[in-house]
Amino acid sequence: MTKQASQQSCEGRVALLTGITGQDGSYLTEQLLEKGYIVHGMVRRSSSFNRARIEHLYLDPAIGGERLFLHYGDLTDSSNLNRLLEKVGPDEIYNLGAQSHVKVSFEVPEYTAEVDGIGTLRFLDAIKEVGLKEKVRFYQASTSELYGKVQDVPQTEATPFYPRSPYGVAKLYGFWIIVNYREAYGIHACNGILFNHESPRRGEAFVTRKITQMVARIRYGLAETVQLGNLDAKRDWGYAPEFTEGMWRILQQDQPDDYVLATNETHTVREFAEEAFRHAGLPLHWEGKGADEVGRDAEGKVRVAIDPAYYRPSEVDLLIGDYGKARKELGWEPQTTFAELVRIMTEADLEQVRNSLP
Ligand code: NAP
Ligand code: G4F
Repeated sequence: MTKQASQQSCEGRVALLTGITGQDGSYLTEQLLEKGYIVHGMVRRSSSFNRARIEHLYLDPAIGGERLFLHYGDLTDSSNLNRLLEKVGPDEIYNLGAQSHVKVSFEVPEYTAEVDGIGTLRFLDAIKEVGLKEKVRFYQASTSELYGKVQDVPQTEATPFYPRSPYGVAKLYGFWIIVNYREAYGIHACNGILFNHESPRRGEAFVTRKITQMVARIRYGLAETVQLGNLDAKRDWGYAPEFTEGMWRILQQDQPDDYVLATNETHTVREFAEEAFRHAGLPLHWEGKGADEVGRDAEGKVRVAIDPAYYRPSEVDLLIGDYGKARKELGWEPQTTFAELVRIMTEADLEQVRNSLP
């Protein structure tokens, strides 16, 4: 589909997003506005400002209050979801809102289930209750964490699930309730099974961004060492804006279906750290094993150390996705290589730290 064609066909369509303040929500909002959509986003009340990723859009007088509208809400509040649907009457819904941190889900398992699992059911049922089931298309942010203790390498849409965290189990409920409401009530509901995707807007507690932020601080003498957990975990890391474009493509299909979006490449956390430090001019060499392993720079200074507090009670050791179905049916293909992704993120953090220096 050409960009012009997609812009024409989408002019004036209405999208409703949960998770609009997150990494994916911010990129998807930019892309939908670019395609001519009117975008409504759910935001949570917070005692501190949490809209930095979409501020540039909202403060643009041609966009904020004209084509982009924000509404208070929460995936734990059914009456709010009903009201929002009645008020907005969306053509497309992107359910990106979630307690999205895997390690944190071990600390707040019940809340994670409420938001990531039951929250999806609340939304689908609200669509049915307010009479939007014929009209609306629904995208669910499913995840490669569903594969957990992987049963196949690489993972496809046909690979059995084996989640390894309260987050993964909550998202498993979300996945299947989408399939159930599609089959039972004919709702045009789709799962995007997305493998890890990163960017300079990635939350600072996820390992990639934690590394690139700390590399920048170390490079400018503001920190000494980054403390990490499991360096051996392998992830299929892609570039977030390409994945949000894939979400939109999933909802443009005539028949609702579920799709894997991935890069079909996998790298360890150790490799990510190596590449980021190398890019900042601090190549590492490794010494020791397990919790005693360290990464030293050329001068012998310890730049990476292990803190077992970051280990997870149960780990997902290896993720690598086969996006063949998305390539064939959506014409979707990732463009950004692993090295390019690490470069983009490291450069962005180096620049941020440089600009903050006196
Ligand atoms: P993120 O940056 O952590 O953003 C999560 C968003 O959800 C934020 O806007 C957050 O609002 C909102 N949220 C949290 N709890 C909520 C609640 N109770 N009610 C309503 N909204 C709530 O996540 P992301 O990386 O953009 O990921 C987007 C979605 O894709 C998530 O569902 C995630 O689980 C899923 N996913 C992500 C990846 C990935 O690699 N990024 C891969 C597969 C699936 P606040 O800003 O107020 O906290
Ligand atoms: O960056 P992470 O926290 O991401 P994780 O657990 O893969 O989850 C992300 O991707 C999922 C898709 O597969 C999403 F569904 C989910 O919402 C989220 O976006 O951790 C990646 C790996 C893990 O194996 C972890 O044990 O990095 C390892 N790790 C090592 N040291 C660390 C650290 N993770 C974090 N967060 N912090 C560390 O210091």
